[in-house]
Amino acid sequence: MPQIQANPYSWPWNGDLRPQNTALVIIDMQIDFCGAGGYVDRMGYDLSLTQAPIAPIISVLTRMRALGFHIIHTREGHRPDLSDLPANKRWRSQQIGAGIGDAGPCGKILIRGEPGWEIIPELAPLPGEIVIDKPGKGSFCATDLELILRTRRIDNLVLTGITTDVCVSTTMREANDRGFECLVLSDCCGATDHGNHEAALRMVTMQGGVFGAVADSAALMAGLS
Ligand code: C5J
Repeated sequence: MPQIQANPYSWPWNGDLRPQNTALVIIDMQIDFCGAGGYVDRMGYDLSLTQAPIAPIISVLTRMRALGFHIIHTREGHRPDLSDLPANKRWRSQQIGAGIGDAGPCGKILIRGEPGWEIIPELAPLPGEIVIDKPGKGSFCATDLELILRTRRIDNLVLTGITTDVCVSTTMREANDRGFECLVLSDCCGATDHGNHEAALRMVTMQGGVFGAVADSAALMAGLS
Protein backbone atom coordinates (compact mmCIF):
# COMPACT_ATOMS: atom_id res chain seq x y z
CA MET A 1 0.00 0.00 0.00
CA PRO A 2 1.35 3.50 -0.77
CA GLN A 3 2.04 5.98 2.00
CA ILE A 4 -0.57 8.57 2.97
CA GLN A 5 0.12 12.18 1.98
CA ALA A 6 0.25 13.82 5.38
CA ASN A 7 1.77 16.75 7.23
CA PRO A 8 4.69 16.97 7.95
CA TYR A 9 5.67 13.61 6.35
CA SER A 10 4.21 10.82 4.28
CA TRP A 11 2.72 8.35 6.72
CA PRO A 12 3.70 5.92 8.06
CA TRP A 13 7.35 6.85 8.37
CA ASN A 14 8.60 3.45 7.15
CA GLY A 15 6.04 2.84 4.40
CA ASP A 16 4.75 -0.30 6.11
CA LEU A 17 0.98 0.24 5.96
CA ARG A 18 -1.08 -2.95 6.00
CA PRO A 19 -4.43 -3.97 7.49
CA GLN A 20 -2.55 -6.45 9.67
CA ASN A 21 -0.35 -3.85 11.39
CA THR A 22 -2.70 -0.86 11.43
CA ALA A 23 -5.76 0.02 13.51
CA LEU A 24 -8.44 2.64 13.12
CA VAL A 25 -9.07 4.05 16.61
CA ILE A 26 -12.40 5.83 17.12
CA ILE A 27 -12.33 7.77 20.35
CA ASP A 28 -15.36 8.48 22.53
CA MET A 29 -18.03 8.93 19.84
CA GLN A 30 -20.58 8.72 22.64
CA ILE A 31 -23.87 10.53 23.14
CA ASP A 32 -22.27 12.23 26.15
CA PHE A 33 -19.83 14.00 23.81
CA CYS A 34 -21.94 14.72 20.74
CA GLY A 35 -25.61 14.05 21.52
CA ALA A 36 -28.44 16.21 22.81
CA GLY A 37 -28.70 16.06 26.59
CA GLY A 38 -25.23 14.53 27.04
CA TYR A 39 -22.23 15.77 29.00
CA VAL A 40 -20.93 18.25 26.39
CA ASP A 41 -24.44 19.57 25.79
CA ARG A 42 -24.93 20.05 29.55
CA MET A 43 -21.72 22.07 29.65
CA GLY A 44 -23.26 24.39 27.09
CA TYR A 45 -20.90 23.82 24.18
CA ASP A 46 -21.86 23.91 20.51
CA LEU A 47 -22.74 20.33 19.59
CA SER A 48 -22.24 20.95 15.89
CA LEU A 49 -18.48 21.04 16.55
CA THR A 50 -18.38 17.55 18.05
CA GLN A 51 -20.92 16.21 15.56
CA ALA A 52 -18.95 17.42 12.53
CA PRO A 53 -16.66 14.37 12.40
CA ILE A 54 -19.50 11.83 12.40
CA ALA A 55 -19.99 11.65 8.62
CA PRO A 56 -16.25 11.54 7.74
CA ILE A 57 -15.65 8.84 10.36
CA ILE A 58 -18.48 6.75 8.91
CA SER A 59 -16.77 6.91 5.49
CA VAL A 60 -13.36 5.95 6.85
CA LEU A 61 -14.80 3.23 9.07
CA THR A 62 -16.74 1.71 6.19
CA ARG A 63 -13.64 1.64 3.99
CA MET A 64 -11.24 0.34 6.62
CA ARG A 65 -13.70 -2.34 7.76
CA ALA A 66 -14.03 -3.51 4.16
CA LEU A 67 -10.24 -3.71 3.80
CA GLY A 68 -9.87 -5.72 7.00
CA PHE A 69 -8.07 -3.21 9.20
CA HIS A 70 -8.30 -3.57 12.96
CA ILE A 71 -11.08 -1.39 14.38
CA ILE A 72 -10.89 -0.13 17.96
CA HIS A 73 -13.52 1.97 19.74
CA THR A 74 -13.11 3.74 23.07
CA ARG A 75 -15.60 5.00 25.61
CA GLU A 76 -14.89 7.39 28.46
CA GLY A 77 -16.95 6.58 31.53
CA HIS A 78 -16.94 5.71 35.19
CA ARG A 79 -18.23 2.90 37.34
CA PRO A 80 -21.75 3.46 38.73
CA ASP A 81 -20.34 3.50 42.28
CA LEU A 82 -17.89 6.26 41.19
CA SER A 83 -15.00 4.32 42.70
CA ASP A 84 -12.83 5.20 39.67
CA LEU A 85 -13.79 8.88 39.57
CA PRO A 86 -11.15 11.16 41.07
CA ALA A 87 -12.72 13.69 43.43
CA ASN A 88 -11.11 16.61 41.60
CA LYS A 89 -12.50 15.45 38.23
CA ARG A 90 -15.98 15.22 39.74
CA TRP A 91 -15.67 18.62 41.43
CA ARG A 92 -14.51 20.33 38.25
CA SER A 93 -17.41 18.89 36.26
CA GLN A 94 -19.81 20.19 38.91
CA GLN A 95 -18.36 23.69 38.55
CA ILE A 96 -19.52 23.82 34.93
CA GLY A 97 -22.96 22.41 35.70
CA ALA A 98 -22.45 18.89 34.38
CA GLY A 99 -21.46 16.87 37.43
CA ILE A 100 -20.18 13.44 36.47
CA GLY A 101 -22.50 10.91 38.08
CA ASP A 102 -25.37 13.40 38.38
CA ALA A 103 -28.72 12.69 36.72
CA GLY A 104 -29.28 14.23 33.28
CA PRO A 105 -31.59 13.79 30.29
CA CYS A 106 -29.44 10.86 29.08
CA GLY A 107 -29.10 9.20 32.47
CA LYS A 108 -26.23 9.70 34.88
CA ILE A 109 -23.54 11.77 33.22
CA LEU A 110 -20.51 9.81 31.94
CA ILE A 111 -21.44 6.63 33.80
CA ARG A 112 -20.98 3.20 32.27
CA GLY A 113 -24.23 1.57 31.18
CA GLU A 114 -26.21 4.82 31.04
CA PRO A 115 -27.81 5.89 27.73
CA GLY A 116 -25.50 8.91 27.36
CA TRP A 117 -22.40 6.74 27.68
CA GLU A 118 -23.31 4.63 24.64
CA ILE A 119 -21.53 5.07 21.33
CA ILE A 120 -23.84 6.79 18.84
CA PRO A 121 -25.79 4.26 16.73
CA GLU A 122 -24.20 5.38 13.43
CA LEU A 123 -20.77 4.32 14.73
CA ALA A 124 -21.80 1.35 16.86
CA PRO A 125 -19.09 -1.33 17.14
CA LEU A 126 -19.64 -4.54 15.22
CA PRO A 127 -19.31 -7.86 17.02
CA GLY A 128 -15.62 -8.71 17.29
CA GLU A 129 -14.37 -5.13 17.22
CA ILE A 130 -12.35 -4.05 20.23
CA VAL A 131 -14.03 -1.68 22.69
CA ILE A 132 -11.84 -0.02 25.32
CA ASP A 133 -13.50 1.40 28.41
CA LYS A 134 -11.38 4.10 29.96
CA PRO A 135 -11.88 6.19 33.07
CA GLY A 136 -9.60 8.99 31.86
CA LYS A 137 -8.79 11.05 28.83
CA GLY A 138 -5.99 8.87 27.47
CA SER A 139 -6.89 5.46 26.07
CA PHE A 140 -3.83 3.79 27.58
CA CYS A 141 -4.36 4.86 31.20
CA ALA A 142 -5.93 2.06 33.29
CA THR A 143 -6.88 -0.01 30.20
CA ASP A 144 -5.56 -3.07 28.33
CA LEU A 145 -5.15 -1.20 25.02
CA GLU A 146 -1.36 -1.51 24.88
CA LEU A 147 -1.49 -5.25 25.60
CA ILE A 148 -4.04 -5.72 22.81
CA LEU A 149 -2.00 -3.68 20.30
CA ARG A 150 1.21 -5.60 21.11
CA THR A 151 -0.57 -8.95 21.02
CA ARG A 152 -2.00 -8.18 17.59
CA ARG A 153 1.33 -6.74 16.40
CA ILE A 154 -0.25 -3.41 15.55
CA ASP A 155 2.31 -0.64 14.91
CA ASN A 156 0.24 2.08 13.21
CA LEU A 157 -2.75 3.94 14.63
CA VAL A 158 -5.17 6.10 12.64
CA LEU A 159 -6.78 8.33 15.25
CA THR A 160 -10.27 9.81 15.00
CA GLY A 161 -13.00 10.93 17.39
CA ILE A 162 -13.69 13.54 20.01
CA THR A 163 -12.41 15.69 21.39
CA THR A 164 -9.32 16.66 19.39
CA ASP A 165 -7.68 18.62 22.17
CA VAL A 166 -8.53 16.29 25.05
CA CYS A 167 -9.03 12.55 24.53
CA VAL A 168 -7.66 12.31 20.97
CA SER A 169 -4.60 14.39 21.81
CA THR A 170 -3.93 12.59 25.09
CA THR A 171 -4.24 9.21 23.40
CA MET A 172 -1.94 10.27 20.56
CA ARG A 173 0.71 11.43 23.01
CA GLU A 174 0.46 8.25 25.07
CA ALA A 175 0.70 6.12 21.92
CA ASN A 176 3.62 8.08 20.52
CA ASP A 177 5.59 7.70 23.74
CA ARG A 178 5.04 3.94 23.51
CA GLY A 179 6.50 3.82 20.00
CA PHE A 180 3.28 3.57 18.01
CA GLU A 181 3.18 5.43 14.68
CA CYS A 182 0.19 7.79 14.72
CA LEU A 183 -1.84 9.60 12.08
CA VAL A 184 -4.66 11.90 13.17
CA LEU A 185 -7.40 12.67 10.65
CA SER A 186 -8.25 16.37 10.85
CA ASP A 187 -11.85 16.15 9.61
CA CYS A 188 -12.55 13.04 11.64
CA CYS A 189 -11.98 14.90 14.94
CA GLY A 190 -13.74 17.77 16.64
CA ALA A 191 -13.38 19.85 19.78
CA THR A 192 -15.65 22.00 21.92
CA ASP A 193 -13.72 25.01 20.59
CA HIS A 194 -12.62 25.27 16.97
CA GLY A 195 -9.43 27.16 17.85
CA ASN A 196 -8.43 24.38 20.22
CA HIS A 197 -9.10 21.82 17.47
CA GLU A 198 -6.79 23.69 15.10
CA ALA A 199 -4.15 24.19 17.77
CA ALA A 200 -4.15 20.53 18.80
CA LEU A 201 -3.58 19.49 15.19
CA ARG A 202 -0.88 22.09 14.62
CA MET A 203 1.04 20.87 17.68
CA VAL A 204 1.35 17.43 16.10
CA THR A 205 3.22 18.82 13.10
CA MET A 206 5.99 20.59 15.05
CA GLN A 207 9.51 19.18 15.36
CA GLY A 208 9.20 17.00 12.28
CA GLY A 209 5.98 15.45 13.58
CA VAL A 210 6.46 15.42 17.32
CA PHE A 211 3.48 13.12 17.93
CA GLY A 212 3.07 11.73 14.38
CA ALA A 213 1.36 13.23 11.34
CA VAL A 214 -1.90 14.90 10.27
CA ALA A 215 -3.97 14.18 7.15
CA ASP A 216 -7.62 14.44 6.20
CA SER A 217 -9.90 11.55 5.37
CA ALA A 218 -9.62 12.24 1.62
CA ALA A 219 -5.85 11.74 1.76
CA LEU A 220 -6.27 8.53 3.71
CA MET A 221 -8.88 7.20 1.29
CA ALA A 222 -6.70 8.10 -1.69
CA GLY A 223 -3.80 6.24 -0.12
CA LEU A 224 -5.93 3.19 0.59
CA SER A 225 -7.35 2.92 -2.92
C1 C5J B 1 -13.50 15.20 27.40
C2 C5J B 1 -13.07 13.64 25.61
N1 C5J B 1 -13.36 16.26 26.62
N2 C5J B 1 -13.53 12.50 25.08
N3 C5J B 1 -13.43 13.93 26.89
O1 C5J B 1 -13.73 15.36 28.57
O2 C5J B 1 -12.37 14.39 24.96
